[in-house]
Amino acid sequence: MSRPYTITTAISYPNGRPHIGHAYEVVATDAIARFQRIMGRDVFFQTGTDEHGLKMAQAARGRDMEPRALADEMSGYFKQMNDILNISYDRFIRTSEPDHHRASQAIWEAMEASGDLYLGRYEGWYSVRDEAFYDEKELVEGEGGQKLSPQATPVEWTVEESWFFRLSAYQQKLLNLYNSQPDFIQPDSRRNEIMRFVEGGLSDLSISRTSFDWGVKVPGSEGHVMYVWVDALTNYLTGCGYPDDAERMARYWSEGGDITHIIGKDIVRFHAVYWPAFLMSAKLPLPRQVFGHGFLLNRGEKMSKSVGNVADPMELADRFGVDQLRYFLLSEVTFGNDGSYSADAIVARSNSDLANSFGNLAQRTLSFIAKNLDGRLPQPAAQDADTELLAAVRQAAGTFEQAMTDLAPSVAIEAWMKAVFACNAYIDAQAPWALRKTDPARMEAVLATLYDAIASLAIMIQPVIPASAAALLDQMGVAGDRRGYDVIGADWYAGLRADGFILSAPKPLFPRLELTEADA
Ligand code: ME8
Repeated sequence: MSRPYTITTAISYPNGRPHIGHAYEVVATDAIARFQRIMGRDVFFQTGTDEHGLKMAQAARGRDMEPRALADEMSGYFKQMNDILNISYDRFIRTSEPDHHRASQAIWEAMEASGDLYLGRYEGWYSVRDEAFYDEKELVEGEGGQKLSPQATPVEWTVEESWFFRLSAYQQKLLNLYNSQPDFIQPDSRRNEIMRFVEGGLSDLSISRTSFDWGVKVPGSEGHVMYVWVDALTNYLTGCGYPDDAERMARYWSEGGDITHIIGKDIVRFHAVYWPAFLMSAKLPLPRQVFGHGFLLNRGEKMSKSVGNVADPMELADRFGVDQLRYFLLSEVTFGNDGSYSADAIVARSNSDLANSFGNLAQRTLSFIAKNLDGRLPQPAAQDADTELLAAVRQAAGTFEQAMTDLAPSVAIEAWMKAVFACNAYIDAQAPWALRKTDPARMEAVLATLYDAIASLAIMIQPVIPASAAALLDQMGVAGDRRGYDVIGADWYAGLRADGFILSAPKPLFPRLELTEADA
């Protein structure tokens, strides 16, 4: 069996509808998951919703609803967004599901068995919006001297009986982990932040609450529900079969396994400090990497409901197209950095790269073949210019593969785009339409080269724009089981010709998008 690869997004709070930041994370993760599947890996890809905690309970109260009803409604929108955006998740987990409660209680018991849990009294600052406890020294001052969390959210003084996790005992073990596995936290800027935080000393962590009951019950401790992050982080284990399915765990959550968490930069501390400490305590394997991507801003500004600049990803997909939106999100922003989106940026990017460059290349080549050769595939006869072009495409595929392996989709797309430009330069230089009368054999050789190059480009870009790439490969007669990266540069074209494949008049893949006055 091929080597397993586990990849997850954060699970979102379904206290409102999904926004473009949620779409960004899940699209990026989906592209990586699809890439690894194309590379032949046995992928498990999980996403979902994080339904417990005070934030959800308060949001429900604000709408005069039960938390479960709010979670049901909003989680439905997250799942719908995933389905619309063509997200190839293997499991959409909801933390209110019974197997997840079981997994959370099992990890709790394992941490308790290690002697890392004790009952005490929590007195300190809590931010409901971040669902996070903060030390006094971390707080910042807001307007009018109001105390705010480092994320600038309100904090409240909280006093209650609570279970604690002995996080302080894990300081050195965590530092050892970061030192022995330098890419455990990526990108490096996030790693440095976390190293400084842990070097500054760790307080024990309050991990249960008694002031509300919307959560996973603490085993054997009446009146306590788990701190939402304990159960939220455990979602990754639930999907991998913990605690009952040892075979599935061995496959997707094993020592030295390829396990990647893709999350936003605001929650790196939970994933890179608390989570490995919980896992060490419960004597479970650690993930291989935590990648903290940047934030997506609306024309450079933070999205917020009060400003009214929160974009609905489903509306954007409906208006501009699913693949156009996916392509924009992955090409526009260097993964790890913050980025900006706006309707005009989506339109500009899609028109320049997809419609004018790649779409036009495919459209003019394929329609020329359909029309002038009645769809018969042209006869190759490689000259230097032809082999050079195909070598450039192969080289781009190599760069693409490496960049996707390294979680750098924008770098991968850049390499792809460069190869698209090379094809367009080739078509202009060779001018096959002019050869039609003067040198039909050479015209065929040029078209054959382009056919190979275009199919290779479509194979390459599948993880980013899966539906459009598949539609193009279908049109071109490339079989579903011949779309792996090993096909690029292999001699599949001769086989397709020998089979007598006839190309029909191609349908354009990427319409030119237009802005409206409302976008200005
Ligand atoms: O943090 N741009 O949930 P969440 C890019 N339930 N990414 C963004 C973003 C933006 N503008 N806004 C949010 C939670 N995100 C927890 C996670 S995981 C065990 C529990 C990202 O709904 C954010 O960084 O607030 C996070 O990775 C994800 O969206 C869900 O955010």
